[in-house]
Amino acid sequence: NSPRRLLMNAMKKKQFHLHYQPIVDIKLGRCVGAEALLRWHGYSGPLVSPAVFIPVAEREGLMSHLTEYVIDYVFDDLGDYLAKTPDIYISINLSATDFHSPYLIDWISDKAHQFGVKTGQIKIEVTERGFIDVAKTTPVIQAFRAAGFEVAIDDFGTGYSNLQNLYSLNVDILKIDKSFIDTLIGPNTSHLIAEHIIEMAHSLQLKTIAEGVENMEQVAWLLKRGVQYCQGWYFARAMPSDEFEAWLARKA
Ligand code: G
Ligand code: G
Ligand code: NA
Ligand code: MN
Repeated sequence: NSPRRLLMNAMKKKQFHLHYQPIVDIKLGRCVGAEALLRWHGYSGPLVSPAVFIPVAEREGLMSHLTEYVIDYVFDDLGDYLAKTPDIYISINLSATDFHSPYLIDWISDKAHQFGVKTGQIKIEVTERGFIDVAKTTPVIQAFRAAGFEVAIDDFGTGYSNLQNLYSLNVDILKIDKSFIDTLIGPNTSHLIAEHIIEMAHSLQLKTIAEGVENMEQVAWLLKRGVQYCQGWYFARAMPSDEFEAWLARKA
């Protein structure tokens, strides 16, 4: 079975599911939204992690199919809920190749309109892992923003991140990669990179989300440096939409 056939079959059989990991405003102590993360159910081979099968889907030319699948799935799951809960947003990951197809904006806008969801309730994440073609990606990012979707740069600090690229891409949100949060507290503590990233974000007036937050010492450190949003197991793991709605109901 080739990787391509495996992925096509999994889409046809609806074996891909989305789980939602809460994003919390640590200043106000409330959940503001969640990131949609792909999960492959009923399969236990080498391609099980999206970190592995997303690059394969890109290589095999299947990424646009998979992204449409993700968008449809998110709205089927949470479209009605979002329409009646305007202070919650969902963040959707796009891969670098998705940013070469500007029609995706209409696809997502139409979906939002159909469900009565404000465009501000959908955020777009573009990963910084690996290389971002700034010249190609910037116009699509700006088109998303013009349509009312906020755009986040994901995994910031792991790729070719520098102030120049960050300035040119002109996003709304910077997500600080988990690897820099891991080293904030503990024996091999190192704050330097995290501090530098936060400084860059603030100088460009970007909102910041810390990823992979696992304990309250990290929360305290981040709060002190003006990082307002956190995502990580300290708050909640990614969960199916019904569990996410129940989790929100318990918090409210
Ligand atoms: O949660 P997890 O460790 O499985 O996620 C691994 C990586 O896969 C994440 O960094 C995320 O950016 C990527 N990913 C998860 N879901 C999606 C998705 O729906 N689309 C794309 N393009 N990437 C995703
Ligand atoms: O989109 P991104 O590549 O950032 O995906 C985040 C990945 O990190 C996902 O695979 C998710 O399951 C994982 N993750 C999220 N929060 C935590 C956490 O607090 N601790 C650990 N170890 N992993 C996390
Ligand atoms: Na992400
Ligand atoms: Mn990330």
